Amino acid sequence: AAEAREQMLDIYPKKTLRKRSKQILVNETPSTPAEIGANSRTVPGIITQRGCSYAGCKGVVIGPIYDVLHITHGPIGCGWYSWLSRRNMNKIRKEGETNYLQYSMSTDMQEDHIVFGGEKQLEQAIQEAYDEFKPKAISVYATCPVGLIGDDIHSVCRKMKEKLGINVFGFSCEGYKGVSQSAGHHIANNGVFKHMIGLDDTPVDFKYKINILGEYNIGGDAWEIDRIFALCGIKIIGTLSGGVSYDDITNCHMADLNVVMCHRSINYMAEMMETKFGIPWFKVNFIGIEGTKKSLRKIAQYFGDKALIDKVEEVIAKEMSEVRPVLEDVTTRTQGKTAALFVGGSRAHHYQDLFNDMGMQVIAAGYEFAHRDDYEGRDVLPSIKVDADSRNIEELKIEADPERYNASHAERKKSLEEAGFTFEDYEGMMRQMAKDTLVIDDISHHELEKLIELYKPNVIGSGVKDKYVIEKMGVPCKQLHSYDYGGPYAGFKGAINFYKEIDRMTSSKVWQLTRAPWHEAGDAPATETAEVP
Ligand code: CFM
Ligand code: HCA
Repeated sequence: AAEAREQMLDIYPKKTLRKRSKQILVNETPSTPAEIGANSRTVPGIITQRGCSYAGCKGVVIGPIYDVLHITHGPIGCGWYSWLSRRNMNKIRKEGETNYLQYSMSTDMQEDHIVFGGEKQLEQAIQEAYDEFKPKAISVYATCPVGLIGDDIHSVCRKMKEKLGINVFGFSCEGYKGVSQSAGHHIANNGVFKHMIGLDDTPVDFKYKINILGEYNIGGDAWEIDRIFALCGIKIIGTLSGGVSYDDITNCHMADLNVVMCHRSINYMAEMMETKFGIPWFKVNFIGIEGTKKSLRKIAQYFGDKALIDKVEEVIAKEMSEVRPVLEDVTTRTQGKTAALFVGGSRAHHYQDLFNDMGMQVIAAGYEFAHRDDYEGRDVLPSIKVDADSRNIEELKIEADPERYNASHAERKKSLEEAGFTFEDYEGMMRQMAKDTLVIDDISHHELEKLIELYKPNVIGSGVKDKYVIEKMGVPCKQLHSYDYGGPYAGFKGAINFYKEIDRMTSSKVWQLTRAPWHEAGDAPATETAEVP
């Protein structure tokens, strides 16, 4: 691995080398992870897979709320790019609801607006959207030019909120804010907290009620998680923000517990809800059967009722009776195969569980835009240096709500902690990875090509920007963002889907037939020449 690292870094000029050296590590001491360079600017000229702040805010965190009418203030490309390309699934769940996500609404900013300002256009767009659809809420997203020309979207939103009598709010998530979509997550969390959370205090009459934070229903994952919780008798008030409605979000502070799937995109919300309402949180993972079982058991333990604990065991046993034969079958072919994962800010970690279930080895992994805590665990949080790019993003000052802070949740948390239960607990990716595997932050195409050349993994999990680079090199690529039209992959049924798919991809002979035109006819096929350095 050390040799592979050297070869990846080999071509870089001095300054780039210094920076990339910190972002490419050999995981020498998994239990005490080394410090990795993360959440810093990509060196210009390097091909990155990262997205922008607008993508993180509108595309990722808030865009999936199906009955808020989302308006992109900007050139049409931004709205087009974020129009369901992420495969966040939606359907109406209650009578009278509307799903606006089939539409992509934009102010279609033109040169005129850049020169003379776009606020009037935005006001008009909000009015037009309201007249046409009469939504409960309208949300406005700033793109790069909005910040550059100085349109004040917030004053337009306030004015229209007053005028229309519905909730209208804006997000200053200009693409260039921060170094990746991660900044957009933070901006989104702040806005959802300020403008939606806590608006509806209607009590939820259910014994066990929770929210799932950081689950976006890609390929229907949230629906599989819903199915499992329904079997267990646990009510999910809000899934932030997959397949979720405005009303669910305004009422979700009535939950007894927040469980966090994607730590990177929503840890801010978990912390703010705990501070204001006293709702404790811990990390879960419903990707992979081990994670799913462990997460369900932990939630049952939190409530502590024997009836619930037994019910969860019964559900696990029943579901596992379907998973087990599939897993046993695929493992006969997948055992010992290798994978590399380069995805976003949580999946490069979560999906390792699924590969491990199948007896596969993850030889290298990395996030696009996660922070050090997602790699090394939350215990490094106090030592993370906040740089100028991060300081640009507002930190809300939250206090306990004088009336609505639920002290009994806090007491339960305290007594559980005394018994060894952990909250606010993300251990990060590196602890779970084997010794001497590679950990690569914000991988470049050059590094990826080197990795393939040297390791020839049996499959790579990645995104659309590098999928075809990988496949042209004779390695199958599973998109772990969009799932390539597949999914769900969460929970028990999702695991079965994933095992079958990876088995099919890694057992197919077609990859051994790929040969670039410049190879000699007699050359060994690419996949057969692999040697792990
Ligand atoms: Fe969280 Fe996500 Fe991800 Fe993410 Fe994303 Fe995504 Fe992702 Mo693409 S919120 S960090 S910003 S799990 S859109 S659903 S797949 S990069 S690993
Ligand atoms: C985004 C969305 C994305 C992109 C996926 C990809 C997604 O970052 O704006 O690069 O393949 O999941 O759709 O992460």
